[in-house]
Amino acid sequence: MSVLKSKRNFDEFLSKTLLNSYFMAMVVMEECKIRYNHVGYGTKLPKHFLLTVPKNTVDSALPDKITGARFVIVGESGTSAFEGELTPRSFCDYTDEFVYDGDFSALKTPGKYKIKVFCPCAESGTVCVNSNFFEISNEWLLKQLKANIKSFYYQRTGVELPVEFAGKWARPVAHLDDSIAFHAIMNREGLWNAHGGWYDAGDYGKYIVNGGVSVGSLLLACEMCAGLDYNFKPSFEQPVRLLDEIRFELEFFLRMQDADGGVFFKVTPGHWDGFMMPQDSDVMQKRYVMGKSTTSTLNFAGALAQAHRVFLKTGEVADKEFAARCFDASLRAYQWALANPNADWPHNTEGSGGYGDEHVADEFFWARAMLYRELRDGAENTVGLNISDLRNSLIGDMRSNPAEFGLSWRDTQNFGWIALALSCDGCKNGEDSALGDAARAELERMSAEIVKLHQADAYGLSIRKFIWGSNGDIANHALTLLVAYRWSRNPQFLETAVELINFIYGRNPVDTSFVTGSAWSSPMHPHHRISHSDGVDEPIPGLLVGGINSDRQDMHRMPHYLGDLPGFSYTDERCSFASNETAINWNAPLTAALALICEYSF
Ligand code: 9MR
Repeated sequence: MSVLKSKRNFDEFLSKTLLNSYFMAMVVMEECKIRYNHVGYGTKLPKHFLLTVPKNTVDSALPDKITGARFVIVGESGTSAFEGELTPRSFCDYTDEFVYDGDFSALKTPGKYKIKVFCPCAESGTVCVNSNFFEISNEWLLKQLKANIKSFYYQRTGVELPVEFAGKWARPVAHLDDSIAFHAIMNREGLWNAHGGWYDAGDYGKYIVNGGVSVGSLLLACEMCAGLDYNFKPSFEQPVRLLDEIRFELEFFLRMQDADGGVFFKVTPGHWDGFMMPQDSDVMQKRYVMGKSTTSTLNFAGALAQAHRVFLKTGEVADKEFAARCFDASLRAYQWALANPNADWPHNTEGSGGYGDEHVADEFFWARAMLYRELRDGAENTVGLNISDLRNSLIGDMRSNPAEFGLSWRDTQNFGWIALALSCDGCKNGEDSALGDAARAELERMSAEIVKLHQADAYGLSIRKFIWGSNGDIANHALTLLVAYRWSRNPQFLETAVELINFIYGRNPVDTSFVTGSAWSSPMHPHHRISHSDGVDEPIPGLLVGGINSDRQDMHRMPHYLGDLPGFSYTDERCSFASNETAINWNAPLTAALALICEYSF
């Protein structure tokens, strides 16, 4: 009897201990996270996921044990398709985590998969952490590319979006802007037709400087992607071609040019709109044309000169005529900027954003480089611009505007470098080849820097601070790499760009695929007036939110950021305009990067 009793005690003791260590292991493992692209990995592209272990884990020996831990990639049937071992990557100081790398690049069979990591934990042997299903395919890239292009359609202003094209996000015409006054600060009589164009972001403003960098990035995709022919209509289920979508914005640009060649800065509501639909905003308040700056005028000149190149290339008569209109407008804008090199932007943030920029040298470089290559290739010089003066100024621009990691509405010099680098192919004389070679070398130097930064970072990022719109920065770094890959064919450039895109689609500290509608983890409450007020549960799809932003400029709105550390500075809440707003200048480089990845890897 006593033997039995003591045996029962022993069994109880044993099962309690095992249970404890099992729970202990579960707790520890719950702290480990798999970070991966929630949507998918390209068939032929590199495939990496991360396993993160918090520094203050309950089992302090865990980080050492993880190196060499086994992982498997399992298909839908549950069978293992690939096995590998984790390798240490580095410590991440913006999340306080140890980060490990799982490489399954060798798995190239299209399908749906999950990642399972077996970790040697506590006393219970192995416990695993699972991912959700993701794809290995090329289709996901195309699908996301389409969604991104379509997101610009949803940002259209002043036109009806019919059910036929917009589905449940259809909406009536509003914000016509075809007969609006100048804002009081302009002290100008009369009404102006500023119809059309895209809303900039989650607000209802329309801005030239941000529209111009967005158009410039999309035009780059058109210019560089021979494989993705312009006629997206049948295959992309779009109401229009990508070029038609770009043209929608450019028609608005053309309307924003004053008779003297200068270009107005923005269309702004009198006050910030509440979270209401455009048709309700129309009832509530008036909209105005505001400002005319050197930056907006040069930005316009750069974008429209590039439009000339792209629209000419389609060979269609209507496009050729449009190209000529764009180029003439670009030349006239450039001349206005030469005569007005210090025209200030309107310092107004009552109703719309500032986009203030004191440095115009980079905008001059952009405009000059785009104009130069068109004139050199025979575009009509309607204003009699002196081409050798233009060329000499360009050489000065190259000296004083080194390339940046990526483009932004503030720093636009990479458009200049890219124009020269891409024009190399068509160079007819040695002098121009020298300009082109120098531009290629500069963009390769910058790309090599991006690769170095990427390699040194636990999450594989090349940015060193999470600022407002960090996802836009990340996409722009990827775009620089993908442009330089075109002629260099340096595999590191393509691989690094793919890694940066993986971050955007989920391989990040906040476990979020930052494009609306892309995955189970996508934002549901973006700071986007239409998505909030259209009565549809899902936000408009294909919109990239700003993402992690350690500056947290919206703390007065009481957002619930996911953690105190910089890397957790994101929340999927409408009030968080600093981390969860969408904007065309973040979507555009992502669109261009996806288009180029498709171009290079299919
Ligand atoms: O993207 C802009 C970011 O770089 C600035 O720091 C921020 C504050 O000036 O403004 C961002 O742009 C916003 C613009 O001013 C108004 N429309 C929404 C834009 C995205 O948040």
